[in-house]
Amino acid sequence: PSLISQTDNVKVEQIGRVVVVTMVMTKTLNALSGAMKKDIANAVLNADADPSVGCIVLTGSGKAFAAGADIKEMDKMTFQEVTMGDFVKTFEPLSKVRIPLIAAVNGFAFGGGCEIAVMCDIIIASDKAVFGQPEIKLGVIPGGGGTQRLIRSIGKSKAMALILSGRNMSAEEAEKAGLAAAVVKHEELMPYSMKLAEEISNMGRLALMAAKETVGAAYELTLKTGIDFEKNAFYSLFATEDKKEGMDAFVQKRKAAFRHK
Ligand code: CO8
Repeated sequence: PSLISQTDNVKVEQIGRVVVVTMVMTKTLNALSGAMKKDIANAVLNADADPSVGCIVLTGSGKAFAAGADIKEMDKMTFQEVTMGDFVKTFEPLSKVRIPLIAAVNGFAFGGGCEIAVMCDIIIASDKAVFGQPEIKLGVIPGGGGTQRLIRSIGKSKAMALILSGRNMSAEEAEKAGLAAAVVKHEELMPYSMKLAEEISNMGRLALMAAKETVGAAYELTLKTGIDFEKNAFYSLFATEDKKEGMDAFVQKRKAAFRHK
């Protein structure tokens, strides 16, 4: 792996066409402080803008993926400050990334930590992962999309049970509910996630972006508009060099070598 950058909060490495963003502030369980959010945003936006990158893996360290927004910071904040400063805006870059994002959830994913995992395209959970939206216990509600994205992922009843009680969900439950694509033994989390990321990153970048955008559009659109959106995206990929390479390779019985154009 080649080290791209490192701060107190986040380590960024590149392996082949995969960028791994590791939250490393173990002593606060990767609480999402202002500095942590800025470092995550910079890491993912830089990777997204780099044509040598085809997939991003976001993970944590120690016991936590991320234990939520920094409660010690929020404790002092007033209505005016969160509203005027648009507190949750700093999390938005994650939902704007155009290449695939995998959350490799190694431990606690609570509150904003669960929400950033849900903003990713695929969640792979360690058998030690625990998910939850405990905001109700702090006298508030989820603010990073928890009340909206979670119901689309696990349905209203399960989302309500988490959000109204603040109780946790194990990795096994998360996989059963469709929140996680897979649950693997803790020591297999990174090898499994990296293998998936590597496979994804070697596909044509334009096709990956189109696939991600089109699947994402299903959240917003009616079936008919979504089908039209898909059709147009499908047709537009016929203008790419990678479409020619992918189909030529099949016909010539060889492995495609995408040039990401
Ligand atoms: N904020 C600040 N510090 C934290 C946080 C946090 N969210 N979580 C843990 N820490 C700190 C602890 O204070 C402690 O530090 P110190 O010893 O200096 O006090 C250190 O991390 C270790 O934590 P614990 O000793 O508590 O560790 P345990 O293993 O005993 O417990 C838990 C682990 C169960 C995860 C526990 O720490 C906990 O309950 N944490 C809070 C979880 C929580 O409520 N999260 C939701 C926060 S609200 C939120 O995320 C709102 C999101 C709004 C928008 C987000 C947009 C994406």
